[in-house]
Amino acid sequence: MTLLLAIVVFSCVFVACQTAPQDQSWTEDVVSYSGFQLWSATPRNKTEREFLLKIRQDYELEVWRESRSDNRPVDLLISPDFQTELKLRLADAQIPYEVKIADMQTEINNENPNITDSGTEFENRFTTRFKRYMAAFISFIPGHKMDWNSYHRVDDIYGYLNYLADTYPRLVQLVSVGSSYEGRPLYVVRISSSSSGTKPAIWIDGGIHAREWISPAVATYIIQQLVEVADNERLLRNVDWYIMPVMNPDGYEYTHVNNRLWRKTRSMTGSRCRGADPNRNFGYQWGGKGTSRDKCSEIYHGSNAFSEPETRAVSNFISGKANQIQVYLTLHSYGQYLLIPWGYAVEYPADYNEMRDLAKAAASKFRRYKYTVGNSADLLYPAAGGSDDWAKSIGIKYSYTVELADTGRHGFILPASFIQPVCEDFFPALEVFVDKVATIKV
Ligand code: 0X9
Ligand code: ZN
Repeated sequence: MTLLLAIVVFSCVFVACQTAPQDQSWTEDVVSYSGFQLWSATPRNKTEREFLLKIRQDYELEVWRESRSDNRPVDLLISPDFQTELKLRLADAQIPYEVKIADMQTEINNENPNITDSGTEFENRFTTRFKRYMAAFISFIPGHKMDWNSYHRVDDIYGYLNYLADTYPRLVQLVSVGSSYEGRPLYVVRISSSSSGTKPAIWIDGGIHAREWISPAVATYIIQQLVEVADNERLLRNVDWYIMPVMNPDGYEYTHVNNRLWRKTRSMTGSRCRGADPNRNFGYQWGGKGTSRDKCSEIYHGSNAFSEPETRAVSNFISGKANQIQVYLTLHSYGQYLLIPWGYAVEYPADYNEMRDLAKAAASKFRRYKYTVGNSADLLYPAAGGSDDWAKSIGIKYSYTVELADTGRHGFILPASFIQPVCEDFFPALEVFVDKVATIKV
């Protein structure tokens, strides 16, 4: 009888749902990358480097990966409008290049197959409605929709964090450290095996840059391993963890719904362009090299340091725990690098060698992917206002940026089938950081 009543109630809810708009963002513009290509060009000398710089400026090309020296490739996103002309110019200058992605939209459509609908319009509409109907039922049963076979939306990720906090209350605490520009909670998961007292801690964040989907996937995997795998209990014995899987949830959602290649936050800037680069918005050497005051730039530093609610909330939270947090890891993609401050210029902290030794020990744990360790500005490019530099500047000794896989074959559009291999490869390296901080008294 109760079951019958439940079915009747849910059927009514289901019918009512069909008349209300389900997702307002559907009505916003969706950006297509049909015909866009990813080219990788390798300059061999100064003349070729300067030539590439010139065409980047002439065509306002978006750079996915910088080349810092001869024989290192630069990855460029090329709109279909310029491809014929650019082919001729590169051939004239005899610069070797390779087309890494022949059609960006196809690559995007194939990236996340479990989530992208692939049936006819009728089938898709039917399955979407069916899924919604089922979801209404399932939401009453404790559980979650998270896995590491596909990239998930913020709702799934937050659903999982809430599930963990409810299921393992002695281990997991979910802290909302603020709200994003569009009002989403900014969640940090605290994982600690002791209810009283504090141990030295490791901070990990993901999703600063919206389009780097592998980063929240790895951050949630780490949470899952620490909380749900009994064998990893030793990683909690002497260390507390603060993990924020999605630092820029507005941008992340925007990449799922409107523009897969969005990087920044989604704040209004008082111009036609939205958002600031959160990794140029932290308050150390803010506004320096590798940043832009142009609001439409991908590396717009924001109107002032910590102008973005996301960076402000994170910095307030971390500042309050600066004595406890000994390691700061921020997960980005791509390139397979462990980057050491400073990033604002080719400058080295006094304890650089200690930082490098620890990073090298961590890198030696990777089995599948090879990571390069070195100074951030030197290996990539100078870029001020990064979260890693800021964390280092407030006294967090071991502060690193991790550029996860790959090295450029797929770039930001890393197929979902790579999630598990990348996560499994990365996780064992955390042991090195645990061993380092476990002995520190706070
Ligand atoms: O440019 C960035 O913000 C990072 N690379 S990414 O491709 N993920 O955008 C590198 C940041 C390195 N750290 C600093 N420059 N502080
Ligand atoms: Zn990034």
